[in-house]
Amino acid sequence: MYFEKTQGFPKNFLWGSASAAYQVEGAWDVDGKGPSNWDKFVRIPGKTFKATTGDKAVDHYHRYKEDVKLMAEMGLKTYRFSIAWSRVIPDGNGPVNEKGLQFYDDLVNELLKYGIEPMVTVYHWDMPQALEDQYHGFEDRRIIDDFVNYATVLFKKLGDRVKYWIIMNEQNVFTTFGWMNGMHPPGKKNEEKLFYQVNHHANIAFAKSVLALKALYPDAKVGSSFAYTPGYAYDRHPENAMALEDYNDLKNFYWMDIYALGRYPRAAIKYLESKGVAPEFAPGDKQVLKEAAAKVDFMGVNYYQSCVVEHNPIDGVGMSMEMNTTGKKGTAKVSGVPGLYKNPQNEFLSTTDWDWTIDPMGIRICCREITSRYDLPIVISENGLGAFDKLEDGQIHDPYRIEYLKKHIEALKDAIDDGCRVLAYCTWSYTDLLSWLNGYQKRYGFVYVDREEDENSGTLNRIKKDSYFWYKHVIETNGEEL
Ligand code: BGP
Repeated sequence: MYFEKTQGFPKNFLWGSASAAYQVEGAWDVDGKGPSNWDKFVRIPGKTFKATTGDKAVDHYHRYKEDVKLMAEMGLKTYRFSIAWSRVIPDGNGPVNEKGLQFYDDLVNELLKYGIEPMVTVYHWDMPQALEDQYHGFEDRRIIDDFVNYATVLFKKLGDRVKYWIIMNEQNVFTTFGWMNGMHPPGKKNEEKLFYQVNHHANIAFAKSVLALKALYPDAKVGSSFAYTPGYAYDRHPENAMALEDYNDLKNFYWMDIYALGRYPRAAIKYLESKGVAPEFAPGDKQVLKEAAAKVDFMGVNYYQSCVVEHNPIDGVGMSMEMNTTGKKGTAKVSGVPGLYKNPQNEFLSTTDWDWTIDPMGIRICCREITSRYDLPIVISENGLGAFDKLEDGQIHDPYRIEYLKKHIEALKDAIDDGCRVLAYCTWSYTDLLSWLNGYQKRYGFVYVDREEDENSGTLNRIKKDSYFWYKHVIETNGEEL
């Protein structure tokens, strides 16, 4: 749409920034925390860039007050962070570790002290290793009760002060990487049947958590964050248009329909049934999904890039089992599903050093699709640029990051003019942090952290980048001056 005049961002718009426990906290075995699946996975040779771990990460566990103070100085309105399940319940389903829980209680209070709205992610990929050992985590239905029990501990402790809850972070990513391409724990490959069953268990855990939260705090705002990669048909050939339909049903709506409508896309289920890999339902599952969807308040969107969708013949390219984790541009491979679609490069768009397509308009397209299909408010829970930053004379000049964010915020403004109800925009990330597979050299923050891949490197000092001052001004002007 084209509008003569922009209406701008709403008055109470939540300008924010995000992180995840494993990527910032460190203190991996401190104050009673139990090991997580990631604590174990990163120790397997060859799994992460230069064998990096989150053992120390950027030591947010010990420096959270300093980090929150910097947020306050910037004028941040919301901070999205996740909770480490194994810090709160070290065995996954055993007793609560009060010291671990206290850390999050303190963090919430510290944020509120400065008027920063806490936005809590219940699960951002770090599963207690004990549950992997007991029954392989999400592979077993027992995960549902344990997950809801964990979530309820958080709701009870923090729900009087935390209004915004994100239950799952990027379920589509952690399950694809965990059971299809083997790049995340538990490191399994091509386990298609298991992949859909794992997702079903995660969906029921999500739905029951939503219901548990609403029973305790009916006014809480809840949703999940979906890694939304909108697709563009390669060209006007009808086969490519159909490939886009398939892609959307299997890669996007497959999750978003569950969160917002409480059901899977019909064509996706037909296809999975024909292959014998459709998820198995237990009695009551259907109803729980429906009930929860009716109570969901927003769609969380992590937006980084769009993709091209082209028909892929039955003997065509399969899923790529590797990705560019070095920052050497041009090393990513085309991936696809034989018989359905593949995702070639888009020659109209540039890419980051890690070969992620840069497409600001894509964020508007995500918002439009969600608004048309689900008519739900939207929380942009992640958006940002991973780049090599250089410390020069104690400063970091990152005009590329400013440019990236500026363009995406402009597109978001357009989405609001289109009528999309966008509640928040969280950049990824606030401080620099550990990139799961790419080490510490792929930086996203407004605040530089002095450390590199080597665990003993750097002072961990915090240094404001140029983008820090830029975003401060964006917040001050409520997005009027970019
Ligand atoms: C999302 C995750 C984040 C974060 C981000 C950047 O998928 O939710 O945790 O890591 O992507 O990804 P990367 O670190 O791979 O560059």
